[in-house]
Amino acid sequence: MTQSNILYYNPGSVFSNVGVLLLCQKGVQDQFELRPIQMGVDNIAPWYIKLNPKGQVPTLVHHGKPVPDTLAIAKYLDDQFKPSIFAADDAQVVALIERWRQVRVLSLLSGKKTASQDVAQMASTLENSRRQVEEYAKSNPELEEAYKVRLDVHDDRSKILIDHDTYMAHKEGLARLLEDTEKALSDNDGKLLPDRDQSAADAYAVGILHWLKSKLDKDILKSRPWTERYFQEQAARSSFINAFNKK
Ligand SMILES: N[C@@H](CCC(=O)N[C@@H](CS)C(=O)NCC(=O)O)C(=O)O
Repeated sequence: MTQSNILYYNPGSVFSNVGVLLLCQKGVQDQFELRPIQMGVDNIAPWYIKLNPKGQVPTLVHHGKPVPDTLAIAKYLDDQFKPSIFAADDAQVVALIERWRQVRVLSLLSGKKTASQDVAQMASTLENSRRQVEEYAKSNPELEEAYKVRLDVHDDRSKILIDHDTYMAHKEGLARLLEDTEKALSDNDGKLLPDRDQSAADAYAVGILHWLKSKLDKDILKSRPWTERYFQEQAARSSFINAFNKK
């Protein structure tokens, strides 16, 4: 393994899981060190903001080159390691990935579930974290633009956690996505997309379903037989087993 080949990630985060799964689907996981970072600390520190201005995980670093964002990682891996298997330039695949990426598990798990829920403590923690980002921006003027990006991400994240309407919108969005997925799998004989056996979209679907089943509701696919079967088939693949036993 080359020292500068790293996947910065957080084992509990859903998109980190997608990142690890992409490496395993590609069969290149042994060429990268999986390096966990401390969320709330490392991800807003200047060294990480330089790699990924959004301050999110995962970020891939290959031969010293940072590639933030899972979709960019899928495209990059297909470009660097042949054969290409992700079809991450196909408009249909990208559209499906964007639908899955709208699932914000943070909102579903820790958002404001009822209009009367007291979120004062959470709001105060978020406010402190925002101040920390502003201080970093002030003391690192060369990263001013990057920290502006982080502040936007921070504010979006805060809304997801403390706004009840946002929670409801995400809950309804997930229900619609699961309904549409069940129908697509039934129409396409068990595949997410017609005419395509596998693509990067599978990493998102199976990574997010795995997270939902293990952290939100183990019975979430109970009345969705096509999706349950699809999940079980994907979970039996060696890439899935490698990705989720390793961490
Ligand atoms: N669009 C990004 C989303 C990444 C993302 O949302 N990461 C979350 C964890 S699942 C994160 O780092 N959140 C921490 C934060 O913003 O403070 C991708 O696909 O890589």
